[in-house]
Amino acid sequence: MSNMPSNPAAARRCSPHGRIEAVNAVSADPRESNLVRAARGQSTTHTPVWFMRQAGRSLPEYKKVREGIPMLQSCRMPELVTEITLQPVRRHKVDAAIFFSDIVVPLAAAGIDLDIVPGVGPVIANPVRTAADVEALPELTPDQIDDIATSVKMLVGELGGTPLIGFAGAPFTLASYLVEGGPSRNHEHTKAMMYGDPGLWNALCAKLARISQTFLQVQVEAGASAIQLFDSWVGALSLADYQRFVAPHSAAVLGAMGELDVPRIHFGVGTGELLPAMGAAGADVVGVDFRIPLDEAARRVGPEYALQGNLDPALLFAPWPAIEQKVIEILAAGKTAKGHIFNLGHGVPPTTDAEVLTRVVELVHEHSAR
Ligand code: 1CP
Repeated sequence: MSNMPSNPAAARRCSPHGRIEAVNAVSADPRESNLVRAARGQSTTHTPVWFMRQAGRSLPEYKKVREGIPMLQSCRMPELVTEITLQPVRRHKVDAAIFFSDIVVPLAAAGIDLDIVPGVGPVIANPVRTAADVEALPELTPDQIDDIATSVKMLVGELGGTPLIGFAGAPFTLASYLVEGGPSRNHEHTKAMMYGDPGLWNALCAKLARISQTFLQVQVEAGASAIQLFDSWVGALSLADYQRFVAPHSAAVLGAMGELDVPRIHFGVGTGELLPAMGAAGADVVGVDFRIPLDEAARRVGPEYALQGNLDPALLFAPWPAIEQKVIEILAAGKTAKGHIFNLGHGVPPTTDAEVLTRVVELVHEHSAR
């Protein structure tokens, strides 16, 4: 399961990417962009918008450049990563780029034997279940991800005033993949370890927190202007379990990022009951899925936090007037928060019509222009 970047043909296939004209940038400095300002609760010229999983899957130009290149390998090829990350910025005129990678890339880079299987997701060769398994997990050192720093630097050079969001998986979501061995609906083995051997669980999460921290730090030091910590599956936990078993580990990662002075977005799915705790773990922005309205989310997290969200991705398949009405409702509800970054409630579905996304960006920009 090698993931070494070595495909010159693919690198040549990437068109020379012209510098992104900062259509939506208010400043040549990404730290003064609408996205970063909204994250900090400062005034903006319009509500910034980007989409989780905007790079990839739904774009024909993505499928073309990825052809024949395995996912993990593609994430380690700076020319290709740069091209794929820029594609949705060029096409949709979103207010931020999200770094093209995957939450398991740092695990693979550290030496854990895994693959991303098309149509399945991450699959771990040897699931982590015992003390010996946790003990054997490697650490990640920055020199193992030199290519990630190279990709980020190339991107920042191309993006001008448009900010790049770096990201990593949060300890719980990474642990779930490692312990289950792959995607899981109910996280049975993960919860069995959590309850059966809290000491082992904490040792595992502490190691994963260090890996995520290194992955994020490399991206920020190379020029990313904001970070998002994806705890995609943490909605599977009760609030009490979240606070006891997960929050301290996510807080370790977010706390370290706070020292780098970039806004921190903290996101999970099905987290209505967890939102205040996810904010308190050290976020500036709390990501909200589509299950509760943003005004209710703002009430739950309080005035200290900006919000990100929260159009139901399935609505992208509805007739335009229904989408339009919902976008306008979300913009109104978002005004009750300290700041608002428009996004979907989860990732762009692979079969989405890309033109609908472009229209959503235009609508958000026009309707929120101040
Ligand atoms: O071969 C392929 O094309 C694989 C499809 C694919 C892609 C394009 C995977 C496998 N990952 C990605 C890229 C990716 N992963 C990005 C790209 C940047 C962007 O947002 O545009 C990002 C941010 C991720 C992060 C990621 N990977 C998350 C967190 C975000 C989320 O959606 O909740 C998670 C949970 C993963 C795991 C993963 N990787 C890939 C899949 C199919 C999955 C989910 C599997 C599952 O259901 O558990």
